[in-house]
Amino acid sequence: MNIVVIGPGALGLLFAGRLAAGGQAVTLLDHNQQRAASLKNCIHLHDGSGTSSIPLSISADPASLNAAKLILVCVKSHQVQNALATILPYIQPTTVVIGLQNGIAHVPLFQAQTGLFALGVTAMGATLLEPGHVRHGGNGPTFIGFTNATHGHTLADVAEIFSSCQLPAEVENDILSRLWRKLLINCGINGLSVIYDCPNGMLLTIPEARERLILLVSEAIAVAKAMGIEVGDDPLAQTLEVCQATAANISSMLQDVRARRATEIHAINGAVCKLAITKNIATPENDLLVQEVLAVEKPRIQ
Ligand code: KPL
Repeated sequence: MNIVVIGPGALGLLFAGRLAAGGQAVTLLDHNQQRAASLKNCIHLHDGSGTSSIPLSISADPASLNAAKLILVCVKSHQVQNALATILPYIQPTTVVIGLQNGIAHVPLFQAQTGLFALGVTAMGATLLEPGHVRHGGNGPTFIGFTNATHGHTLADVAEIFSSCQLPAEVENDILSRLWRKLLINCGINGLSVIYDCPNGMLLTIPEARERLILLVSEAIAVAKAMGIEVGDDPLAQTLEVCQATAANISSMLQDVRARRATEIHAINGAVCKLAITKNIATPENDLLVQEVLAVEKPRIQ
């Protein structure tokens, strides 16, 4: 299948690399012409078994979108609007576009589109080491689902392609529920890991951090419930479990801060606070965390 992956960050590299290594015709689209040229049509996947260098097309020319049957939007949440503006002139009515972002701020942007726009949630672990180099951490499932009615189109073939390329994937009918379940976990862990400047697991051992984590997730659960989102049996227990299971991880938000990149705090806790206002729900712990993370992030951004 002709696939264009937009964004050479950790997730973009991992998906582009795995799909290309699995025999798909992949183009990695980077808005930065200089960086695209410097990558010399090759990306490098590092994992427990070593490094594989994978040849594929890397371009800064949006005309490569012309032939795409599938477009994976792997940019950060705050870059989605620009990415969609780039895509729209090129896509055909049968082109499937899937957004793979953390948080929920991008959801309305996808829902506003007519056509085959879908969202994904992935548990694949990926860390950007340097341009073109990604370290693959844990393997986890990717769920994909359309955001609007699709008149009989299905994502089953996309899930099959992903799975055949070592990207285990399933079609999810309630993708919003999946997004929120991940959001609740990120709400509890990511911002706090920045404030305490620590790996995920340490948040459980610092009494104040653990207490704050519980408050953050509880507030976000109240908002999810008010929005009619299905959040599963015990999302708070799940967050604590993930925190333990990823104890040695440096969260993606702390990685962003350390690399002097903008964080996704607006897409995660910030988005919960915004929705809370529409439902008259107080979210003081999330409000505070947004301000704290911005105070750390702002002076460091390049
Ligand atoms: O998804 C994550 C992230 O860092 O963004 C968690 C689950 C917190 C793992 O680090």
